[in-house]
Amino acid sequence: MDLVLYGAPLSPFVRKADVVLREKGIDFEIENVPMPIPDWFREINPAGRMPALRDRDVSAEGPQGVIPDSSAICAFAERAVPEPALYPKDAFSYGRALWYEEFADTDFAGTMGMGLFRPIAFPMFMKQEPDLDTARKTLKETLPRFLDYFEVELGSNDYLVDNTFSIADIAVANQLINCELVAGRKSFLAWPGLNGLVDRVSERPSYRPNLTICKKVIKEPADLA
Ligand SMILES: N[C@@H](CCC(=O)N[C@@H](CS)C(=O)NCC(=O)O)C(=O)O
Repeated sequence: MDLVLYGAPLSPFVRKADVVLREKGIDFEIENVPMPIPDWFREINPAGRMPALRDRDVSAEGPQGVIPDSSAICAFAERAVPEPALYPKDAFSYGRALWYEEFADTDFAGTMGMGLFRPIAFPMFMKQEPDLDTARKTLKETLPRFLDYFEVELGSNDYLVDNTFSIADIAVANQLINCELVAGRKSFLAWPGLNGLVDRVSERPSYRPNLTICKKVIKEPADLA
């Protein structure tokens, strides 16, 4: 395999693929994808969303040799290098892990991304004022139902499925990490289980390269008080 991961580090989906590849000990290069999504990226990924992974041994150009979508990339990595396993072996637990991943990547990510991350981070990149009203409204009105759900699911465990680190924890924590980057840890301090989950997950060596870059790009969270 001669792999290149296309994407930008602040994307929770790019982080998901990045972390899973590192957990597996798979070597890869990173090629940055700017926003707005450029034409060259749309040509290799018709969904037009990062990340995508190319295996140059399959094809060095064009859409052949490319796996778009973080979930597809992570499933590929699990099949390519089964250990350490990031998906439960038990069938029901496997289904639960996929559900958490899916829910985190769709509904939770939509609320977090559109309602909190983008209103703060995107204006910041353009040296404009962040949309703090939208961010505050999200924190108060739309985000808590997701945080409540994952907090209850986690209970007193360290990890979401079978109390074992899995793709579910990566997907959920990655959304919370973006929340922390733009709004600070105090934005979800009222959910102690999720705080612990983010601590445990983000302390893993596989997270270090991505988080180091993210913290350089977003030096401090917005003051939403
Ligand atoms: N289901 C996709 C979602 C990927 C996604 O939404 N990526 C965002 C960045 S966080 C993106 O590329 N958006 C492009 C755009 O908004 O134009 C995955 O898991 O890879």
